[in-house]
Formats: sequence, structure tokens, C-alpha cells
Amino acid sequence: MTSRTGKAGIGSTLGALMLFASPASADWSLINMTQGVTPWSNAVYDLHMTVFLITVAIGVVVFGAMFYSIFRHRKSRGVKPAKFHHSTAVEIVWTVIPVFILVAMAIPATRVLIDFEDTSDTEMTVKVTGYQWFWGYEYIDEDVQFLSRLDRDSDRARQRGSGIEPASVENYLQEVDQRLVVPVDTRIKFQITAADVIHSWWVPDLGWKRDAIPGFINEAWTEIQEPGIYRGRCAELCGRDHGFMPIVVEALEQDEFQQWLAGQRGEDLAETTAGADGAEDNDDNAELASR
Ligand SMILES: [Cu+2]
Repeated sequence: MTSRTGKAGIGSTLGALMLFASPASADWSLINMTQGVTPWSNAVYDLHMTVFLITVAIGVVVFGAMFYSIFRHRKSRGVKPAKFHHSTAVEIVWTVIPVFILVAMAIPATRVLIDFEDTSDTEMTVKVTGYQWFWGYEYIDEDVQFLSRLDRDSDRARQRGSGIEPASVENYLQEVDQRLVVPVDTRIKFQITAADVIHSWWVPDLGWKRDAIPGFINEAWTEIQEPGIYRGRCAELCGRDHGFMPIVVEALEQDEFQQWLAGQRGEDLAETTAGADGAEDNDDNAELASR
């Protein structure tokens, strides 16, 4: 019995490996870094691939030399070990070459980082506030703000003994009641902070995450190139319900965004939360958000 399951296990593992190795079915994007939908995330992806290829080349050279030496100079071929210690020339070479490689990698990496830190020239600003355990969004200068919490279907399904099969809930734990709607092709500045503990705002497709720290405002920027829905989550262990504060960004074309904004404008926070659901902690939310 054991050996049969063992064989089946090996068989399925081999099958998976073969599937993986066949170029037609290999979807590298599943195991590779997310390429994202912003110029910055693409720059990071390119950097990642460059550094990855450099390390692969180093690996091939180093392990190639090592295995060749082990094979070629083996004792059974009658090779006698050389007796020397200390070679100044070799030490200089293996210090200088890595320094050059590191500098060659650091220059483009620094360029990309500096670009990310530059939040000037942005066309709109969104303030993001982390709460235990939901997000608050405020469109600075637009008079639009709201809270964004786990959608009700996921929230019901996650309760112990709810009897709801999580698999039956669409986008389980990855959907919110109110999405952060933004326009495409717009440089958006994010100002990220928190009201209680440290959270971290992370949408992989944007290419970055930023800690949300009480008393501090961290800045970041993005420019989404393709309309779509991009999902993320809090990336800092912030408390009991840390796993239940997803982030959903919906990128719309400019005119659709303006329409959406017009529809939202004027609705104040209390109305938004009261309308969103009748949860008992609405008062807490409004109170927290007003701080
Ligand atoms: Cu959090």
C-alpha cells in the first residue's frame, strides 16, 4: 500500500515536472515576479530579469569550473594535487571582478529607486489610511473619501460555522465593498499612513508596497497603463484580522473615472459607511476615520 502510494506520488511528481518542462504549457509568469501594469513595475521587472540572468551566468561559470576541475583532476586519473598557498594575482582577480559586477548591477538599480522616490509632477493625490482592519481612501482636492472593507460575502463565509463554502464565493477574501477607483495614464501620488498600528499597502501589479505607519506619511506614485482590476492586500501583520483587509484597485479610462468621481463627490464619510453596511462597528469606523 505504502509503495503504491509512493509510486503514485513519484509518478505525479514526474508528470508535473514534465508538464513544467514542456515549453508549450510552461507559464513562467506563475513562478516569476509579477510584471505589473505600471512603467515603474516594468522597470523593476527588467532589473529583476537582468540581475537574475547575471546570477545564472555566474552560477554556470563557477559551477562549470568546479565540476570540470573535480572531473578532470580526479585522483583515479593519477592527478597529483598541486602544493601551493597564497596567490596574490588570483586574490586580486576574484576581488575585482565581483566589485565590477556589483557596481554594474547597482547603477541601474539606483536609477530605478531614485525614479520611485520622485513623487513630484503628479496629477492627483490619494491618501491611504490603514485601520484595523480596513482601508480608508481620500481623494485629496476632490472632496471624495470612503472606507473600503472586506466584501460581505467573503466576510460571511469566513465566519466559523457559517456553513458557506469559501470556494463558492467569487474572489474570496480578495474583494472589497468599495474599490479604489483611479484613472489610467495618470501619475498618481499616494500618501500612506495608518490610524492604529502598522499596516502595509501592497498591490503587486503596481510594483511596490509601502508601510502605513501611524504618525508618518509615506509617499509613492504610480501610473497605471491598462484599465483593469488589480488586487492586493495588507502586507504587514497588523492584528487578528490582518488577513481580511484586501485591496482592490480599479483602473478606468479618464472619462469613465471623471463620471465615477462626479457620482461620488459630496458623499461624506458618514453617509458612505452608513450606506455600505449595518455592521455594529460603523461608529468606531467613523470615529477612527475622523481622527
Ligand atoms: Cu493591516
